[in-house]
Amino acid sequence: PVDVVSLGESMVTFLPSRPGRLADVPAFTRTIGGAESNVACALAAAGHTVRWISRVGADGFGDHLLEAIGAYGVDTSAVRRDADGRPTGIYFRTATDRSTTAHEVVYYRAGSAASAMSPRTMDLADLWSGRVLHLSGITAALSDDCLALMRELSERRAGRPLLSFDVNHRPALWRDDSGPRVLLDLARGADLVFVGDDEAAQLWDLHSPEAIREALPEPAVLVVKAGANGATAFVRHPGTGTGTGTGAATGTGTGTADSATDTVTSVPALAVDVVAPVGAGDAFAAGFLSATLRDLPTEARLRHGHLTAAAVLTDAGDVSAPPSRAHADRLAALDDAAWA
Ligand code: KDG
Repeated sequence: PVDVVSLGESMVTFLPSRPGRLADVPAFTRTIGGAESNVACALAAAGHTVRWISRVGADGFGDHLLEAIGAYGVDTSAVRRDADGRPTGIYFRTATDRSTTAHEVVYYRAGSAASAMSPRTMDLADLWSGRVLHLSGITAALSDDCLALMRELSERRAGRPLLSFDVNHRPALWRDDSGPRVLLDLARGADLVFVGDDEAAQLWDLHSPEAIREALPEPAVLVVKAGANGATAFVRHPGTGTGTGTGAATGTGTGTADSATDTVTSVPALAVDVVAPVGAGDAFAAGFLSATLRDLPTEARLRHGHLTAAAVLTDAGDVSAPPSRAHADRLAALDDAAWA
């Protein structure tokens, strides 16, 4: 099997040539976005075998996505082209005068080729073909068909790949108020879950990592991200609780404390000058997954998450090549003082 299969919609992304409202920006630069392909690109750049699965239009933007994502070394051979005229999704970003961190995101993706992903239009054997299957909550919001596919993939069944799920709440995409319940259900079906503390507050009114863990005891590994303040991983002790095993290593080092069934490890984020935050969560997931695939301890998994995120935070695009594996290993191995 490949190391990771990731499923989700990607879009051609347009970055503004200058700050301003969408109505006032005269030109945009083309790049690529899509949470799950961002994860795939960063993992491939870190030396893993990765297959990205999706649907794109039979149009030039679809050609561009396949080419650009393929250029990162991601296998795109299982991506389907829509034969019924559904287009590839696109989206535009804007920036404010003072900072590109405050921005607007405008999607043109309703009725896109990817919104027709469903248990019927996708090959489940392809989706099960990795050691890890990475999904995100964005897909659940795209259409009823996409939600049906997500539910199918999140069912606990013997022999499935390790299921990694990034909650990725995108309020603009939900057509009704089902988001909080659907996303909690999907997270409960996964083995490894990433969630931002801001997302958990907005979705579920949960205000601490411990409260989030209490509401989400099923995944063997739960990572709560607190942006610039760092991230906390709850790793269930082998042999306790429900769900499939994940081969999770026990965390050691600073910030580690035992609770009844979990080892809890916190690692501060790197202090960087943020150019644009979009894609940082995907990069974090990629770094954490890469270190998980390499069986590194929990603290190193979190550090690799932060390092990969830092590479995207300091770049205007949604995805950027992470430091090489050897380089990231050297940075992750710096002593606690460098990470505090
Ligand atoms: O996480 C970054 C993504 O949000 C971005 O690349 C675009 O996939 C995207 C989305 O749906 O917002």
